[in-house]
Amino acid sequence: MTPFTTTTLEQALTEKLALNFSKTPDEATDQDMMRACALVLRDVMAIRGVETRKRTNREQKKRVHYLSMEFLMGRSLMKNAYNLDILPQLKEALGNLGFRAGDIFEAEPDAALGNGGLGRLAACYLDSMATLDIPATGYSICYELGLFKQKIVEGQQVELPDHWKDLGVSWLVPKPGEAQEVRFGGTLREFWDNGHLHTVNENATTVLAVPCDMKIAGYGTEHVNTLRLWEPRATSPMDMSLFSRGEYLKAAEEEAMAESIAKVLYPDDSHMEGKSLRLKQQYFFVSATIQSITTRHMELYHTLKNFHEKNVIQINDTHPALVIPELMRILIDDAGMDWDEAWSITTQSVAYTNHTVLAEALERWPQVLMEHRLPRIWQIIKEISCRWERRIEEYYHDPGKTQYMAIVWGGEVRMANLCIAGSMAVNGVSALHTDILRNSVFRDACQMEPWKFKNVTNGIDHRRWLSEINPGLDSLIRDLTGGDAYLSDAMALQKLDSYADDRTVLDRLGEIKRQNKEAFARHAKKTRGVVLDPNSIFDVQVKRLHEYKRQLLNVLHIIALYQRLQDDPNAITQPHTFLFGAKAAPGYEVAKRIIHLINSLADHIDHDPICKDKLQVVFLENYRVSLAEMLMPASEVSQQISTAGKEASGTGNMKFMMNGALTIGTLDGANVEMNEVLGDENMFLFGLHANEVEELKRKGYVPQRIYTQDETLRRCLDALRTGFRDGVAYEDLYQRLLFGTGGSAADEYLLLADFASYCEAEARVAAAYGDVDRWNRMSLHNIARSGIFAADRSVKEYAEHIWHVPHR
Ligand code: 26Q
Repeated sequence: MTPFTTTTLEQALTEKLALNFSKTPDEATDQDMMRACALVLRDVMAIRGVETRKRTNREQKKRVHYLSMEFLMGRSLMKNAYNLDILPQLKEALGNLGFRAGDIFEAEPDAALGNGGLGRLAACYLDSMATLDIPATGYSICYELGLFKQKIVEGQQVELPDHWKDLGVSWLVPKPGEAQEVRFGGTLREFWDNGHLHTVNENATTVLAVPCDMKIAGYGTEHVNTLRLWEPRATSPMDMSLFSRGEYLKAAEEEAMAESIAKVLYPDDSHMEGKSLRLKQQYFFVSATIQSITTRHMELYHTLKNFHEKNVIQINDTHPALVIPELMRILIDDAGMDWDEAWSITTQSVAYTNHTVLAEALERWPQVLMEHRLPRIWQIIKEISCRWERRIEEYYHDPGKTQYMAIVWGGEVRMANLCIAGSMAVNGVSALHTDILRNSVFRDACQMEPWKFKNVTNGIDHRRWLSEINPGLDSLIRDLTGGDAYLSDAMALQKLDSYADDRTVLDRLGEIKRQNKEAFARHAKKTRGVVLDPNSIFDVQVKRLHEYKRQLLNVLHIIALYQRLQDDPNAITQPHTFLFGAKAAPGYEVAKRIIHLINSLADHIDHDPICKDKLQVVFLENYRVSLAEMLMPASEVSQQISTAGKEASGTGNMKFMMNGALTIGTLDGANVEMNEVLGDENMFLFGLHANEVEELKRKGYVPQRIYTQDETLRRCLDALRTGFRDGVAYEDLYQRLLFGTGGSAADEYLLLADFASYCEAEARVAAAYGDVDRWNRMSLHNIARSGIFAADRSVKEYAEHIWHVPHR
């Protein structure tokens, strides 16, 4: 296919508009044009996708299958144009056809098929896998509704449905010919034949899984991969006249199941809830995926005996853990293997990434649910569990260890233990996180099979999160590092370090930030009517709302600042804007209260003339990928203040760093590795370390003592308790910090313990900001050393140490 020029693009777009919407460019809306663009680029990627698949088959390459309940893709148009290397031509063509490129990009809805970090990580890795020429497919569910849209009404979160498919489907191609049948419930019948025990699942409720494929183009390569989203359909449409009573009910059941299964993404990323529908979602996409992989493998090799040599299945947390028993089922029931051979193949094919150490987030499923919904899978899990327990007993001779490491225990199935038993590799997502897995959460398993436990520190797609969204900075980097080499090799950013004393460079960097702040302020004004002051520090905390992430600590400090200002109107010399963005899981009441609190405080400060041009708090509604893309380039301070030991990695921290924001943070997750490359002098560290957190909890932590001793803190908490201008009191949050509520310990996440240290670090931030040169130099060092946080590096590590596949 000949590469596009501006002219041929114009022709292609005009043609698509005519063919699909019967419109000329003059008649087309921005939405029409957005879809036309998607269709044109889709065609290019489709053709390259065919070539990629043919080559992979011909050369019998090993394939990577990345299974994730979530892919937080955001928008794709600019990304795809960028990777296909036609972004300038597309912009020009749109201009020539009478459109503003920016408006067309903005017309695309975010594909929000994810909650946060884990889902966005999967999206970034898709980009890197394609860029590195790794034959890889992502698999997930084609949810009808993505993550809810957040509205703030009277200071509180209201959730609205996200009908992303209305416009977002443009990238998807349904492949009904590759549909798979997924079976739920029913009963098992066993019989002997030829000396073999066979198991068949009868009277199951069957749902058809139809793939909807999205192509993923790499950067600087013709390689194109696929994201396969499974869509449920009833096997055959209801036909009342043909159905006997029993069949009629079954058909109705199947229709209802097909209707419900992919309705909505679970909007919670921190509390495991054993809901039957969630289990159905998991098995639905896992079973369809494994069937699709084994079917293709059979077509190519006519046996499954070499499955593990040609395939690797990476599972994004335990959510797709059922791949282990499902692959066993296919190898045993369909391919006729014995247990040991099937187990050997399975445990050489699957690799598991852990993303959390929070006990309440570890997946545990009620045994009865498995038994009823997935009888054959349950049988296999029981057998895996028995054999695993026997191994542990032989190794440890310690019933306590057996109980701790067991897969089925106390009427529950513990998915992390299933994954450890059934995988060839278990990895954490930052050095500290992996340390905690090895030495605490999975210590016993790690002692038994130490080779399984690996670290792969997370990374982000630096082409999207720097080059694409921050053109000003991109152009400075090109000027200083000699072109666009950094796009394929993020470590080239290091060259920026040598300009640390170059005033022109530092000034230019400051000017770029200034421009980005102004652009963001214009956007905020236009879309929300919020007036931001570009002369103030843009100090940002954006991430899911969770107590361990400690948005409330940020709030306490702002209250302290405000009270200082009350005492002395000249206390603040440097104007400061605190920006928050966060969605709370709909059922997480405390998180919702914290959102309300941020809005109450923002309103109060807004109405106090003392704060004018000094202090502002803004809650940004509906934080999502596309908002992050506007915000990162404009941010100056990055709040990464989780209780040490709780944030597995964090990836927002990396996005800020790459865009030159300075981090105020604890030594948690990937902040530790940021600190290693930056040194203490280029970030603002504070707070207890992970081991100190543990120790304090062991010794007995009494937050009331700190409350009594620290007057500043006491005043803040007392203010919180009675509330602000809107008359809403936050007694509940006050109680939770000082005494604990709802069965949780007082100040579970040690806000009070870290408060003084945090305030002192905030003071260092304000002081550093006053020295413009110093600030810009620190910012430059942050950008220069962010190269290790490129997803390309992470994916290469997976390829070399876990997947054993070659890469570019
Ligand atoms: C589980 C069971 C039932 C319902 C929902 C869930 C569920 C869904 C999503 C549990 C967890 C998640 C998402 C977790 C997540 O995003 N973790 C983050 O992963 C990032 C990528 O590794 C890390 O950087 C973050 O530190 C981690 O919090």
